Amino acid sequence: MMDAMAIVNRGFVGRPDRSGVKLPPGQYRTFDFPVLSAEPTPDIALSDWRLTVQPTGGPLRSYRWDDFTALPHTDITTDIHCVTRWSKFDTRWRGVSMDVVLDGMVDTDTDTSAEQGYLMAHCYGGYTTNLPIRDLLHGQAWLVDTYDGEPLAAEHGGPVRLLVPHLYFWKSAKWVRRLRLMPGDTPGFWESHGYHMYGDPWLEQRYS
Ligand SMILES: Nc1nc2c(c(=O)[nH]1)N[C@H]1C(S)=C(S)[C@@H](COP(=O)(O)O)O[C@H]1N2
Ligand SMILES: [Mo]
Repeated sequence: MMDAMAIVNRGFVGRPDRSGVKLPPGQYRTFDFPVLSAEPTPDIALSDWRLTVQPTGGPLRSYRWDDFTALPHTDITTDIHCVTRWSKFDTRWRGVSMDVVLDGMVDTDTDTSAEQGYLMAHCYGGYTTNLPIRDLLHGQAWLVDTYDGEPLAAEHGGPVRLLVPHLYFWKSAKWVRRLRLMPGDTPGFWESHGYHMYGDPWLEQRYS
């Protein structure tokens, strides 16, 4: 009876009924915090750290560590889902909303479904990943510097990483150095090695 209802609801809304479901298809829950890095952990002194935001036109925005810590921070509690099939529930972070980071650079007033371009995250160490701008706005993505009340550990992307929890965790770039806005979608590191361009864990968009 319950199953039949779920099927009816899925058909009606045209997408999976996720109410009360925390584990996306094909995932298992872990209580560890695995480290997945394609490159060695870079050693970044806070005095040398820079974050540059590069619009398609207009001036660059560049932050030193003190500039970044002075931006408004928010607390985030969220589930994360790695394409290698582990999910971790209720992870606690603190960071700057991408709404703040991109303020004045993109049109935040348009409908969220409107095409607003893409962003390539470039990392210390060379890793890259591509994201649609619309997925970074409206409280869906952050640049985080704190995990579980402590400064973000280097192995997990400290000083600063992206957190885009509604997409597979490879989109949450560690050691972010430069955010480059792009008119079109271009594959980043894993995307050019066969990972999906978008990566919705609920649709199992693992590979393309
Ligand atoms: N710079 C960089 N960011 C990265 C990666 C990487 O190799 N380099 N791996 C990605 C992948 S595949 C995952 S699952 C997560 C892992 O984050 P964690 O090591 O904190 O668990 O970081 C993502 N961000
Ligand atoms: Mo991953």
